[in-house]
Parts: sequence; C-alpha cells; structure tokens
Amino acid sequence: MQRTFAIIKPDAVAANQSGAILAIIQKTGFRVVGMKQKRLSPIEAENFYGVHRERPFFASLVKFMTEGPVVVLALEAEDAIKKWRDTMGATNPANAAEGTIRKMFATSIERNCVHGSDAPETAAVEIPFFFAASELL
Ligand code: 3AN
Repeated sequence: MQRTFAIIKPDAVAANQSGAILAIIQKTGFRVVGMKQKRLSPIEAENFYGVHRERPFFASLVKFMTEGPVVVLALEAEDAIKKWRDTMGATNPANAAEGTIRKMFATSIERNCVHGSDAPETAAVEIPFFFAASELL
C-alpha cells in the first residue's frame, strides 16, 4: 500500500465540484486517510509550491491557490501515486485524456482543479505539510 497527497483546488471547490471529485476518488478505489477543507495562507502556498519559486507563473499560482478554500487529502491505494496522477490527467487539461478529472473539470493549465504528488519523496513531504500523524486514520 502507498499513500499520496491530493488537493481539490479553489476553482473546483468554488464550483461545488468537491463531492463529484471525491466520488471519483472513492469509486477509483482510494481510501481517504485524511481530509480537511481549509484556506491556504500565502506563506503556506509559497512553501508548498517552493520548487516552482523561479517559474514565471509562481506569483499567479500562489494567488490562485489562496483565492478560496481547498480540500486537502491523504489517499491510500496500491500504487497510489501513479494511480492518482492517472486519475487526474495531464497538467494541461487540453492534453488530458477522456474520463480524467482534469478533462472533466479543469479550465486551464493553472486552474486545473486538482493536485497530486509526483513521486514517493514528494508525498512524504506533502502529507505531513498538511496533516499531523493523528489526523491520518
Ligand atoms: P502537476 O500539478 O500536474 O504536478 P506541476 O507540478 O508542473 O504540475 O505544476 C504545479 C501547478 O502549477 C499546476 N497544477 C498548475 O496549477 C501550475 N502550472 C504548471 N505549469 C503552469 C504554466 N505553464 N502556467 C501556469 N500555471 C502552471
């Protein structure tokens, strides 16, 4: 069993798509190990996306990720990291495969409705960034 970290981003929460996205997550066979709705502070968003600090879209990404509440999730499944990235679809919804969450709900490469860890090392940092051990059930 493997764990991954996911975010339902502000665009999807504002559009009341959290329930639909959670339904897909559960139907796809993930166990929800941790879940909460919260609003990221600018500092939290900057630190979370620290690897993108030098990218031209960084300021815009931080503004977007703090514009409203998000749902943060720790998900468990066999091969969870790849499974969740396959379920999300490509970063740019224009390239996302039919049936993926981003194909269904994302509106642009920035406003792409969900996040997922890209490697075990990333998940190992991202899960404790948002969850205390006692919140993972
Ligand atoms: P992914 O979310 O698929 O792992 P990353 O890690 O490359 O993709 O990018 C993190 C986030 O930064 C994306 N989810 C998206 O919101 C934003 N982003 C990535 N590339 C661009 C871009 N070229 N222009 C604007 N925003 C971007």
